[in-house]
Formats: sequence, structure tokens, C-alpha cells
Amino acid sequence: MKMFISLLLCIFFAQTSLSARSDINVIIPKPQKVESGIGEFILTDTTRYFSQTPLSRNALDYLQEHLQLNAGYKLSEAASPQENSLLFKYNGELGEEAYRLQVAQTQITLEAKSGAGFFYAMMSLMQLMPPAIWSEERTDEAAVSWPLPACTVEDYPRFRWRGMMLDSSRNFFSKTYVKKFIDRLAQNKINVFHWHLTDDEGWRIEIRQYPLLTAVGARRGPGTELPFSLYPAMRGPKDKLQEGYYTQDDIREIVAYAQKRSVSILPEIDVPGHAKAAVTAYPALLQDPGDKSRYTSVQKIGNNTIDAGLESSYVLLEEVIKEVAALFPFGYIHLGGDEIPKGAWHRSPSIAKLMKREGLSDTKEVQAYFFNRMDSILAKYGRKMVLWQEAGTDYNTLRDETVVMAWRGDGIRAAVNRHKVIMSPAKYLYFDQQYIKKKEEPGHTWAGPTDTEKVYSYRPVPETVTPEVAAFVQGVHGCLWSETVLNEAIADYLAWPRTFALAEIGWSDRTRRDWKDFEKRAFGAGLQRLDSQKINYRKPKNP
Ligand code: TNX
Repeated sequence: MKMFISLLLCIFFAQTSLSARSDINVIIPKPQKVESGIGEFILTDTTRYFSQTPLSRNALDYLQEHLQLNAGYKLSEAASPQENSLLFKYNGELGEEAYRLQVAQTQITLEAKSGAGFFYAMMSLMQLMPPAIWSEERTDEAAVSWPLPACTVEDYPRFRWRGMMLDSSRNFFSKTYVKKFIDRLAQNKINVFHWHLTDDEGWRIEIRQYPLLTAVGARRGPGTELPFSLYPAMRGPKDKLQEGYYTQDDIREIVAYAQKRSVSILPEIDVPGHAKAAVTAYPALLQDPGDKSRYTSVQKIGNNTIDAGLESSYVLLEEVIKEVAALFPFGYIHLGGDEIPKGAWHRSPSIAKLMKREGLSDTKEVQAYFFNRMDSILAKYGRKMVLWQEAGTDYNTLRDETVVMAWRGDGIRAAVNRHKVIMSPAKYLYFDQQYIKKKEEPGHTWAGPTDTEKVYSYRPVPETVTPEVAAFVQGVHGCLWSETVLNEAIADYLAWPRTFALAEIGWSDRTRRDWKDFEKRAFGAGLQRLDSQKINYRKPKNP
């Protein structure tokens, strides 16, 4: 009897850990089309792969790494298409990031015409597998066979630009964490990692020609020249030195890691405001010693703005752009431009001189002059500019390719005025805001609270807008600013599960979006996937 019970238990556990998903409605973001088939495919160490194209490389490597880690084997290559195999097929008729995935009892077929397409097919395929496939450590010795429900998926994205930002300045995140962050975006078909690398509280990218940017600008706290900003000072360890930056080697490694996952990195160098770290490192080059202006930023940082009247500012910034462009292959560099404090530049002799020389009548025009010059520097290095909304929409002398990032909520106005725009409204997509209003919840309160359902309710393009105007909307970005993010567990908590909703807004057609359906996928299979990666997500009230 005892033996019989343990046999039953064995069968039960073997089945729970290895049975195929009975519901195939698990993929995030929601594909354009999913149909179920008959039976299942069982992937084991006897399964082979065959690829018609080198474009499948990254998709295949991703699966192989996870299989090696979680099952202890990799698939071997077949000499020709055969039964019990994964077949990667080039399909030139599909769109740039589109894919077709077919799981049949005898074979799995992945079709695409780009590396990104194959990668996305693989992300969908792996989401159909038991969640243990995502684990970063081997969890179940018995998990050597992976059942997959038969189905067909046809899919393509709504927007080309699906982004998420991490602020590495206010608080520094290790290289290992940044990679994990990128990997999790890629799993959900988010394709732009917006990396906020400089701000008042820290300059986090090595610039070879100007080493003090990091030697001085990447350290704050006791014994350093940089002050704390108000927020970390309120909640962070005031008595401890905080430091950290990414070397150029670190950055190359992270860029290559992201590329393997079809993620482009948009680096942000925030100028001319939000630049206390830079002006502390090179005061003589970036601020006029005769400037009598005294001002504080919204975040209460004093005199944090680079002087747009000094030639040496442009010399230094050109070198920064040159080195940044050499590190990041993406066609865009984000130059910030947000929140230039009132009072900045007012009593700077070099600004007065510049205004006279160029016939500029106020600081807004000075700012326009500054970004026009920065834009021509970017053009010299083959890059286009992204700016925060207030800097990008006030004047029309910038190149048409310039993209504005709309955080204030009236982004569609930028599109109406024929600016390329990315929607990043603080009220819906600032993931540094609390989920719910409660003292114990981490995060800011000024634009929140923002729970997952509210994120999901965001519509980047109102229905009343004409297709011509809608075409200016490039996509959506979530932003994880980090003043209140004092460790990686809090970053996880603020980002997940909200980032699932962001991924779906960026990828899935509006007609495919339904909160109840999303809730089931996100709080079901989605959370299982986060669990197996040990991500410290915020547990929803009714999972
Ligand atoms: C506003 S929106 C900022 C950031 C802060 C964030 C905090 C924008 C372009 N700037 O500097 O970190 O709010 O929520």
C-alpha cells in the first residue's frame, strides 16, 4: 500500500512539474493571433535543431543557454529538417520584427526575416514551456523534458519603439543588475533600454578624455565634493560613501549583451540642467566663474546647469558625444533638456555676451541655441537627438528626425505639431511612483499612485487622432527614476509586474487588449516566470 501511494505521488509530481500548459493563453505581450492545435511536442535531449539562416543565431543561443542551465543539455544540430526538431525558417514576406511560430506534435517551426523576429518567436515559445525554463539556477533535476502545447502564433508589434528607462545616476546599479534588467525587458519584447547615465547625483559613464567626470562626479556622500540630493538623503544611508560608474569595457559588454537580445540602448546624457556632477568635476570649463546666478532645481540642487555661453562647454560635450557614439551603436542619443531651473544663466556674463552676439532675447532662446549646436555635434557623429518634451517642442529649428519624449501627458500635441514623439506620461508610465498610496509603499507620490491596471489602461494614441498625426507617435517608454530606489529589490518591486503592462501597450493592437484577459496572463504565467527568476515583484492583491 505504502509503495502504491508513493508511486501515485511520484506520478503526480512528475506530471505537475512536466505537464504541458493546458491553457495556451499565456504569452505576454498578447500576440496578434494564437490558435491551439492538437496534442503536444515534448522537447528532450534527443530533440535537434535545423536552421536555414544565420539570423536565428541569437534566438537559438538563448534557448541553448537556458536548457544547459535548467536541464543540463543543449540541442544538437540536425543535418536536414527532420521529425522531433526545431526548424528555423527564413520568411521574407513577414514584417521586420514579425514572426510565425508553429508547435506541432512532431516539429516546431519558427519563421521570421530578421534576428529580432526569430528572437521574439523564441520568447513566445519559451513562455509556452514550464516556467522553470526561465530560472537562473537549476531548480529541478528531473526537468529534462519540456512539454509544449500544439499551437500556431502569428505576431508583429504595434510600435517600433518599445522602451524602458533605468536611472543609474540617482542610485547606482551594478553591471550584473543592469544585464538582468535588460534581459527581462527582452523577454517581453521591449526593444529599447533607455539608460539615464548622468544627473545631478552622479556621472556614471567613463569618458577617457575627461576622467574627473567619474573620479569626482561618480562619488557622493562623506568626504566627496558632491552633495546628496534631497530624496536619497531622506531615506538613504547618509553616512556612507556612494559611488559607482561603468567603465567603457563594462558598457561594451552590456551593449553586446543587449544586442544578443534585440535590445538597443539609448544612452542619456542629461544637459544642460541636471548636471551638478559634471559641473562639480569641471567647474572652470562648464560654468562661468563670474556667474552670479543663484538658483535651485525642482529637486533642490543648487547651481546645477552647464553654461551655454562658454565655448569650453561645447568642447567638453563634443568629446563626451564622440566617446558615447563610439560605445553605443544605436542611432539616437538622449540629451535630456528637462527642468532647466528658473534663474539659471540670468547673471552669467558669458550668457549675456552670447545673447548679444546671437540676438537672443531670453533664456528659452539660449536653450534653443544650445540644442541646435548640440544637434549639429550629434549629426557630425551620425546620431539623432532625443530630448525631454520641454526642450524639444518649443522651437522648430531642430532636425525633423529629432524625437521628443513626452512625460507631461499632452504628448499628442507634439505629434499634432509634427514632432516625432515617444509617449512617456508620468501619470501612467513613471514606475518610480507608488502602486497605491500608502506610507509603507516605496516610490514617489507626485504623479501616482499607478497600479498595474492603471498602466494597462493607457492609450498612447487617442481614437480621435488622424492616421497622419498618429504616424508621428513612435512608441512608449516606461521610466524607472531612482531617487527612492535604494537597492535592487526595490527596483524589481517597482518595475514588476507593471512592466508587463508596458510591454503589452507597446506591442499589442488596441483591439487585442483587455484587462481581464491580461490580468489572467500577467498574474498567472507572468508571475510564475518572475518567481522562477527570483524577481522581487510586488504581489498583486488578488493574484
Ligand atoms: C522628473 S520628468 C524628472 C526626473 C525625476 C522624476 C522623479 C523628467 C524629465 N525629470 O529628474 O527623477 O521626475 O519622478
